[in-house]
Amino acid sequence: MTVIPTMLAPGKRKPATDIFYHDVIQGLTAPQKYLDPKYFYDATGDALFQQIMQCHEYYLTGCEMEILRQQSAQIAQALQYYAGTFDLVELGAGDATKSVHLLQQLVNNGVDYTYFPIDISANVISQLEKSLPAMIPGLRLHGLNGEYFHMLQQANLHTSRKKVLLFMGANIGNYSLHAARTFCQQLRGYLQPGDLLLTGFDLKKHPKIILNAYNDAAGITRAFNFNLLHRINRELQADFDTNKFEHYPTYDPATGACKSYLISLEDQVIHIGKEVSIPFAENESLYMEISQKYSLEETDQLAAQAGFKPVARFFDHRHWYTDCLWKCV
Ligand code: AVJ
Repeated sequence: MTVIPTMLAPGKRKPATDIFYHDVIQGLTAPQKYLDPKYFYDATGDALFQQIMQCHEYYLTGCEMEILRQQSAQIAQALQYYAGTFDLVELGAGDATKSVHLLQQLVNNGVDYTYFPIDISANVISQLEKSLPAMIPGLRLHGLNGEYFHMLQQANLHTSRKKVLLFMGANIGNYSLHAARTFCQQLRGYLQPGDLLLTGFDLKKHPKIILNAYNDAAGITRAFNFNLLHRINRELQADFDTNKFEHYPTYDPATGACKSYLISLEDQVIHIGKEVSIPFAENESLYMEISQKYSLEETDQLAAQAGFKPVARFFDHRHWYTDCLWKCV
């Protein structure tokens, strides 16, 4: 039996690397091996995800872009109607290419608000602090770099106003239905009655359209998945050989679960540092990511289960995607 050290001696690694190491070992020693998709996003992963968003198979970005471009006036109107005076907090702001339309609209409407973008990437936040005020004169911005819940607490310290929380990009899809409920309940815990949440959901549609979005012909999504193995090799001194794995995306129309796996092509042993050996059997799967798809009823159920009331929905012209506005009850 292999003894797995949970952490190396103090001082040997940075805390972030310790947590990464711990999470990777935990996932790779579970009966169903898995990795946490939040680790996709190192510098290379960020760049690959940018490329995914450009792929014509990956329709999600275009859908939400259409909604924000064409309906920011209606969205702003709804926010002002339901919240009155508020500050705007965005979870996982990224480069904010979608939210700029809404930010601009609110400035145009003369709404007096501060925008608090939250992102796990320090790079993203410093970029936004440089670029956004130049793009949108008059915008008040306060970037928060860190984990969602920790930074929401920070935002609460900075404003006593009502809050409008943006959680776009179908990021909620990275949680299973059950985990999404827990996550929304936790979010609700950081909000007050009357606060608003605008969340993006990718909707159920023809299964082939969905599967293709995670199986692009150019192989960018495959590279995005393999990049996490490269990252583990580099940061945790492991020896994954991506030639010995195959990217296997799946979509189950009955549950709306779109799951990606990497399949081991042979019996092999992966080493992580000097201490850890992880055996893979031929055909064994490594579960990488869920991108959950929703029906409208399921989005309403999720709202109700977490203490929100759905008040408005915005769609792209094909109704492939929706941004839902929920009010805290
Ligand atoms: C960023 C979680 C919304 O699940 O569609 C895209 C991530 N993974 N292609 C998604 C992703 C593979 C994406 N989210």
